Amino acid sequence: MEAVQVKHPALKYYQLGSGGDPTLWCSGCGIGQIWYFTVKAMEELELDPDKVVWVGGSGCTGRMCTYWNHDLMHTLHGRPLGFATGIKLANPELTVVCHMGDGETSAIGGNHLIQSARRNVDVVAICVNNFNYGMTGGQFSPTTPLGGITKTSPEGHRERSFDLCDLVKAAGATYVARWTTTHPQKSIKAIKKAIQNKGFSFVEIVAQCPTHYGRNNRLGDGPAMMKLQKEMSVRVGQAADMSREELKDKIVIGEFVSTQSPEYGEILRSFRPESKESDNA
Ligand SMILES: Cc1ncc(C[n+]2csc(CCOP(=O)(O)OP(=O)(O)O)c2C)c(N)n1
Ligand code: SF4
Ligand SMILES: [Mg+2]
Repeated sequence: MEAVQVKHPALKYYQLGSGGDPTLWCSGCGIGQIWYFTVKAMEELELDPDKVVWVGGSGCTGRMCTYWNHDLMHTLHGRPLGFATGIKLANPELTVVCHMGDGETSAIGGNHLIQSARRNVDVVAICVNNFNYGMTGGQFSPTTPLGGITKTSPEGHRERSFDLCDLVKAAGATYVARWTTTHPQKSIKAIKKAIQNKGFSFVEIVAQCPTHYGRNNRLGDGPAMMKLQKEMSVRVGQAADMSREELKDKIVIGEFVSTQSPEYGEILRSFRPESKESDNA
């Protein structure tokens, strides 16, 4: 029987990136899924790929932009939001999407996150939360759960973890949602809404890192970790009726914020309307 050749629908957006063919990600890793969710969201919105810029920093997640075959900036660890802000201010017509790991988002890049949310700058921040520093060998990050085993917490993590959706909500983000790689349609819809939102949008997607977090905590391979993610997920509406104790090992999923507020670039331009014409001269 003749083999049937099936081309992955995302291949038309793919280029050989830095560090591996087809990608540097381990087998079963969730990052590739989120790469696909992002192109799917753009496709469903019928965006012109030439008007979409992907920005990334360091880490396994930071490499996502390097496989995007249109405009991209592969920047420094923790700094994607600073570059994204500059890109958006220079050309407001562009859609600017940052993919950042949990460590990048909340440790080294934590203040960029807070200030970007406070300014309500019109960029999309997608945080891939795999609960550890994947690329550097599985050290704990600010989102590692209490008790989680990592390379730097071999007896169980002794810090409380950050709820990044709560953080950006408090800081002023105008679109905030959390899903997991086990919720592809919801994740795609959230990314679409984030792109459409005129302001700072934050989508956290919980993802499996079988190589480090999974192995260290004996959670099994990629599919086993996804199954667990699904079992641990609780919708935000349900969570409202649950106690702190009941929510201890749960992942609260859903949309937390969808609102409107003046956007940073618009505010800036409103203060210097006379410069608009000379800027374009
Ligand atoms: C300024 C700077 N400090 C430290 C590093 C080393 N480093 C590279 S990736 C990384 C952590 C990545 O973790 P995360 O952001 O969660 O991404 P993941 O690999 O889990 O996707 C660190 C500490 C670096 N590249 N640059
Ligand atoms: S180390 Fe973890 S996060 Fe990095 S590619 Fe492998 S599975 Fe994915
Ligand atoms: Mg990580």
